[in-house]
Amino acid sequence: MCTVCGCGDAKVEGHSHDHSHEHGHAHGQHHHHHHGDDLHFGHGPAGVEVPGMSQERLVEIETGILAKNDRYAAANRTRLAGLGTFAINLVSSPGSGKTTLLCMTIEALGDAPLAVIEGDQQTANDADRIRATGAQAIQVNTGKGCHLDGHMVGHAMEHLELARNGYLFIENVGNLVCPAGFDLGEDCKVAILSVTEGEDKPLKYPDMFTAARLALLNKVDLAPHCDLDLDLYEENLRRVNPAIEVIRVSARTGEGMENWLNWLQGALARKACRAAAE
Ligand SMILES: Nc1nc2c(ncn2[C@@H]2O[C@H](COP(=O)(O)OP(=O)(O)OP(=O)(O)O)[C@@H](O)[C@H]2O)c(=O)[nH]1
Ligand SMILES: [Mg+2]
Repeated sequence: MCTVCGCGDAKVEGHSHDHSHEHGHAHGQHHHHHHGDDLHFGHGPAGVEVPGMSQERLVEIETGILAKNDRYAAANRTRLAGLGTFAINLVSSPGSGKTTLLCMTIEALGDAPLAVIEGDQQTANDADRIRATGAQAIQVNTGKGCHLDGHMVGHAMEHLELARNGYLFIENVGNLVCPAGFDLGEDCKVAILSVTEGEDKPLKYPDMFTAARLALLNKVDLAPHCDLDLDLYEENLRRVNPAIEVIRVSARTGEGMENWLNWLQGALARKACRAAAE
């Protein structure tokens, strides 16, 4: 049920709840409700509809895929814990500035040990950009795939030298939807949004921002040129995830980089502390 947009109880808002003209589903297992005449296909137990497939079958398929992924992710997490490496899964829509920010972060981290896994459907452009900084990187091309998964990341890790108290940055495929559902074994997801995308993105794609521990609000240098309210952006982020941390940055001017680096170093230190205590 969507609690975010406030339409959870259609009756309270006085909307009619007449299913008779809703898209002609014959099975009676669908639970659309309306914003006026608008349609919503995500209210069944699967959260999605596929013509010709029951909600039960869809749930079964998704559960199977995710269970398999979770086993790979758990193995990655165990390996990363053994190595003492802190892994960050960078998620965002295409072009929000993940690679640019990552290059700047790598320069700023100096000689801290780190490695990068780059996920894109095609090209090795992003891994090349990372390697140009001197850091080790491996490109994973997903082809038709729209997100990295635990299995791909496990393979990619074998090609990298991961160090104790080092970082593993995983740049996911630019996509605000699918990467939210797939655990890679990371310590946390960091979502990157840029000011040009608009303040409503957290509300439209809530899963990603629910899954992220930190949101980097990037391209703040462009804010004066965009008709946009940065405070409202943050408010919308907290509406879908009250615990989310937010840092405003610019990978162009370097604004906010110090806060982001402090966050990274703090998170790494806390992980090292926990590992030492175990
Ligand atoms: N003005 C401005 N431009 C930026 C900033 N960060 C990134 N860009 C620009 O935004 C464009 C996309 O940046 P990328 O770093 O390639 O974005 P990405 O998220 O890695 O893109 P994909 O990997 O293709 O999803 C480039 O032209 C960058 O120069 C920023 O903070 N300010
Ligand atoms: Mg990129």
